[in-house]
Amino acid sequence: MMQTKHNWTKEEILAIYNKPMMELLYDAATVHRANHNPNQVQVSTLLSIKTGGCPEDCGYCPQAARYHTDIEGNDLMSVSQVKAQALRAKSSGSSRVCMGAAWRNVKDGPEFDSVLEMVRTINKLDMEVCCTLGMITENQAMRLAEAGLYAYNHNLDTSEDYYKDVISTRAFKDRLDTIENVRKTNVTVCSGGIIGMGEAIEDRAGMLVALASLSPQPESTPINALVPVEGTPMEEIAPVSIWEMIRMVATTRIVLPNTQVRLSAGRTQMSQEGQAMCFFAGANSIFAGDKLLTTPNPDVHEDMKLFELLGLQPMKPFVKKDQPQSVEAQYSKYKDQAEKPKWTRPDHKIERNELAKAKAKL
Ligand code: SAM
Ligand code: DTB
Ligand code: SF4
Repeated sequence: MMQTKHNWTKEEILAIYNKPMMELLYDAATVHRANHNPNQVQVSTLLSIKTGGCPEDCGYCPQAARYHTDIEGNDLMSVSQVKAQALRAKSSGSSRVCMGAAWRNVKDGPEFDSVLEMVRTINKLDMEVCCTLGMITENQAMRLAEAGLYAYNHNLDTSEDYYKDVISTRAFKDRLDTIENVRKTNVTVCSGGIIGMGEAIEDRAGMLVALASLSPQPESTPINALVPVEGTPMEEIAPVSIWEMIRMVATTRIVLPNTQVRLSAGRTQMSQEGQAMCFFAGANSIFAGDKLLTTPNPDVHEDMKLFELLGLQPMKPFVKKDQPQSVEAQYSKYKDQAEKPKWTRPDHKIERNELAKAKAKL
């Protein structure tokens, strides 16, 4: 196998992104075939275990409490509700469940204990378990690993430069620190971002520089197209074209040759032909199920019809890495530390975020 390159420059990545389309597709498909089975696509199901009311100000997110969006908020789901949803996902062909919580960071206590129990429960269904719970400490990462977590999702979202125009309640460095905490365990890292937030192409390249420099590189990389939700600061941003999505997927595949590139938010806007070109360009994972966290996603039967049409097979769980063992709560080596971690809060002014917040108050 070829050695992974970690020191990509923005210029090198831009040169790839801007290649004539046919050359870009050929190069990406070549890297894809050298490292993956091009007929296998991993299928994940998202489950929003705690919805809305988030204290953060992420300019893209319908779950931030400070904006006025139409979503229905929910407290933490119960372990039995989660189990029932996971069984549904398994029967419709998913190998992974990704549980999302609208939290800034994880706090030790009964809610986190309950999430750990959800992780054990899904792992025992022989499915890969992923969580995306915001920022976590090393101890919390260890506890998730011990419960049997397979992956932790924590997106860089965009370049370090543009991050300051999107979020003011935490810093890019906090994201890197959480990823580093996950890396101290055997949990795999899922990290990617969003395109179509008004960023320059240089920012897309900048995000890939940061992701590629992680060592090891993330095992999965979601590429989201912004879903502009009414009430959020980004509600009026026009959707990215399918060609930009294909370029981003192809460039990600070349720069992160071993990662599972996941077509994430924004698939409802993409035609079947557009998605097929993304698969050709190296995407080999999707989020399936009629809902992402709060916004719609294509019908799972339509997805399965598309797979059949293209001769794609859903990947089985634990193909890339063995199933972790779940340690029961009473045998845990780790203590609830009731830590008060020092995550950053730059709180600089982002005009469009301020405007959306002011509008919500009216
Ligand atoms: N609160 C945790 C966090 O921010 O890390 C986990 C949940 S958060 C909703 C997970 C990811 O969803 C974000 O990092 C972002 O990439 C994506 N996301 C949120 N809203 C989106 C939108 N409107 N369009 C596209 N992606 C979005
Ligand atoms: C990721 O990169 N995309 C998913 C998952 N990781 C957690 C979330 C997409 C959310 C889209 C907006 C919503 O449905 O609320
Ligand atoms: Fe909260 Fe995550 Fe949404 Fe940001 S992206 S507002 S942290 S749920």
